[in-house]
Amino acid sequence: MSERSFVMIKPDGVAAGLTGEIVSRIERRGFEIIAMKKTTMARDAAESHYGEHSEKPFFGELVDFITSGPVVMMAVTGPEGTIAALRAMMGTTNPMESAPGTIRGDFATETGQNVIHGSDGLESAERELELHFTKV
Ligand SMILES: Nc1nc2c(ncn2[C@@H]2O[C@H](COP(=O)(O)OP(=O)(O)OP(=O)(O)O)[C@@H](O)[C@H]2O)c(=O)[nH]1
Ligand SMILES: [Mg+2]
Repeated sequence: MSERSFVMIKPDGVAAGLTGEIVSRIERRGFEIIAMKKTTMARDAAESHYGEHSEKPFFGELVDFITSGPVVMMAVTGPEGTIAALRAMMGTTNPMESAPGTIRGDFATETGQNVIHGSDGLESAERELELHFTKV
């Protein structure tokens, strides 16, 4: 059984020149990037992407940030457990609590600018892949 996830290098990660480093980590781990594009997310797509957070006080800030510059979007596949393994590679939401060796633990200090996104489950992965790639 294979599994696919939606992974996105956020505007801060792209601006910091971390695209190659992050793509390399995903590839070297043994996952396959089956689609990839650099784009600036439209506001309506961002509001849909983060729809689960629409009632949160930081929602406006979150949408402003994620649409503030180019992101790099990827569809990533691997064996069962890939979604969780990618999340583990990313580290915790608050980078100050992320273990060294994780992407956030190595390259971020602020929750609101934490370099990378990864789907948190099978349903969100399929929803996000359809939203940003239509069909992959
Ligand atoms: N400014 C601010 N941003 C927050 C806060 N909590 C979460 N966020 C942002 O909202 C994003 C989505 O939150 P979650 O889905 O709970 O966290 P996550 O799954 O680790 O992060 P994503 O992969 O981006 O979805 C986080 O990555 C943060 O950038 C907060 O308290 N303040
Ligand atoms: Mg999330």
